[in-house]
Amino acid sequence: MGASQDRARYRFGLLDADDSGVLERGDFELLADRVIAASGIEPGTAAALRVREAYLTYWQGLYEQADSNGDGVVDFEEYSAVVHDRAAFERYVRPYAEALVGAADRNGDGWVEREQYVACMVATGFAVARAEATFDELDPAGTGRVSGERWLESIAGYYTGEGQQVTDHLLG
Ligand SMILES: [Ca+2]
Ligand SMILES: [Ca+2]
Ligand SMILES: [Ca+2]
Repeated sequence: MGASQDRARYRFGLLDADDSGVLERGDFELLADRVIAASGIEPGTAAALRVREAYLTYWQGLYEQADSNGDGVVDFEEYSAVVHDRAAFERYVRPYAEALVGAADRNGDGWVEREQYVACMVATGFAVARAEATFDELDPAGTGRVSGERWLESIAGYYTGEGQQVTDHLLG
């Protein structure tokens, strides 16, 4: 198995929140609820609805692109056959990434503190050590916060495979 296959397998595992072995709508609802809880957002509020909608947009986009046998779920073969390019990212992953960053930046000042960042990354399935390691890469000077913009770019790089350094660290 090559490095890109490993990466796909790892990402698939993060998205398969209920560990059922396939991706389905329920995984994305579960992930949304975890991020809402980790961010301290009150369930049922407009902020919580935005996170849920972003996750369902992600699911809808992925499912429309990847479910080639039409059984309503996305298995690993279908998932790994989908090219993770910029166009797909812009179409359905960016809204999710923006919602995640927005959830972590509760006061809307454009900055996310380390604690909030780690809580949100852990909610999406990352181990604490990995979440902390990626934060340190985004904040090499150790200021204790990252700009939402920078985090968004790193998610884009991770998704499209352009963020080699961070990705290698994640898998290391
Ligand atoms: Ca699942
Ligand atoms: Ca399928
Ligand atoms: Ca903030």
